[in-house]
Amino acid sequence: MQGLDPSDLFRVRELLSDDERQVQETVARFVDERVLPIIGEAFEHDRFPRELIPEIASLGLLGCNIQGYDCAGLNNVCYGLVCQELERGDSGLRSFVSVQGSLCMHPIASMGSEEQKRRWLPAMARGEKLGCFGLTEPDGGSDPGNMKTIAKRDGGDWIINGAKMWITNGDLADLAIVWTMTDDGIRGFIVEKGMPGFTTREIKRKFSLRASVTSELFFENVRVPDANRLPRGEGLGAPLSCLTQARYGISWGVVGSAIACYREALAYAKQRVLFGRPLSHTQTIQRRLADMSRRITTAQLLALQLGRLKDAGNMHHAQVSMAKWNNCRMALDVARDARDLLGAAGITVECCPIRHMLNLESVITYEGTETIHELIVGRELTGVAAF
Ligand code: TGC
Ligand code: FAD
Repeated sequence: MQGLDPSDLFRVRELLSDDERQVQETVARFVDERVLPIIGEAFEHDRFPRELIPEIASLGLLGCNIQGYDCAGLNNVCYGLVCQELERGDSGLRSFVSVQGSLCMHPIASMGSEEQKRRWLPAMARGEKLGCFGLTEPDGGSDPGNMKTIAKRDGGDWIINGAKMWITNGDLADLAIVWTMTDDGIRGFIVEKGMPGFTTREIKRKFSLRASVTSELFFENVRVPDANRLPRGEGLGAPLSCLTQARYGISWGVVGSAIACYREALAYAKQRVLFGRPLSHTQTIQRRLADMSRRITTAQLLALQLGRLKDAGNMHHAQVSMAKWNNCRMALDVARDARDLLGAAGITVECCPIRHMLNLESVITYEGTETIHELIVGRELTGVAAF
């Protein structure tokens, strides 16, 4: 009988269609050839590798699961595989694609006017226009319903005042999807770069997601025409529905980070000789590698089932919460264990686990912290909100 592939013990790839495998292989090649050679340097120097955007766009990865408007129209399993392969490179790159596609193009596609869709979606799919998503505020991201940023009606316009914090792509973006409180509840607006009173400031000195731009957004009497309001984006459910899309992608993406760490740990354990034998010949090292493989395999299967449910139109947001929680925790634990297994070498940028581990500290926090996702699942089980 044929041996098993240590990177795919349960032959999850065989559960994919030919098209899905092809998408995965294409993105994997891009990551191997174009991302891995530069990503350590980018992370070290706190630099988002902007030069990769044209290629990411030409591969059709921006808004790839949106139908029409020059988007690739792939299924959701393909979108998950795209996230997995990109995050095998770096969480920063997957973040860029998540924000552009799930958090900016998705609300325009699902809540925008026809004019907004035609104006923004094709240009965003081509990577010519970049977006960011402003929900979190300085006073507390877990409870966005309590937002302080306000939009007041003024004739045919709106006047926005407030601030958003920790915004991925903020300083790169040509447009920001901004969630505000109005007299009629929460509403979303497309705020454009250059609108008077709208400014951004990059947040530096991060130890995590260094190959990603994170910013603050400030709104001081920003006048926005009503044509820039998302006509169907009403209530807290509107931004939360965008989070569901991005959290879905993260559930797949972090499997890629874990695979990268596990592969490096496995290779190292086979070649590192200590006490007269390779590390991989010792019981505890084998148990740790087996445990990484077990965790990755179960996370892969969870992500795939989530994708099949989403493609069938049957996915519930509490399922997404469980997958985001489980898979981020899995990836962070695998990255930390792989870092340890590499010994001192594991603390350098030459080895990927510490970079993934530091990135995953953000990934387990953003898009809902681990606790918030536990509580979302708890609410679903008990019927009681305990936030
Ligand atoms: P709650 O009463 O639960 O919900 C209000 C309304 O929304 C509906 N809803 C959802 N709809 C779609 N998708 C979801 N995931 C939804 N969750 C809830 C809900 O049915 C309700 O509808 P209706 O019609 O009854 O009004 O609201 P709550 O105030 O109790 O809050 C619940 C809680 C804590 C779960 C929510 O606030 C939450 O998820 N907090 C975490 C915030 C968060 O995740 N922020 C992320 C910011 S974006 C980001 O981090 C980007 S990083 C990207 C990157 O770089 O990759
Ligand atoms: P808080 O909400 O202040 O939480 C602090 C702690 O309290 C956490 O441990 C939390 O789990 C815990 N906690 C909260 N409520 C409860 C409760 N009821 N019971 C028990 N414990 C609780 N946001 C955007 O809008 N757009 C972006 O593009 C974006 N990008 C980001 C990029 C990075 C690199 C990072 C780090 C964050 C980003 N965020 C973004 C913000 C992110 O979504 C928030 O950081 C996150 O939602 C948590 O909010 P907070 O940081 O204010 O923590």
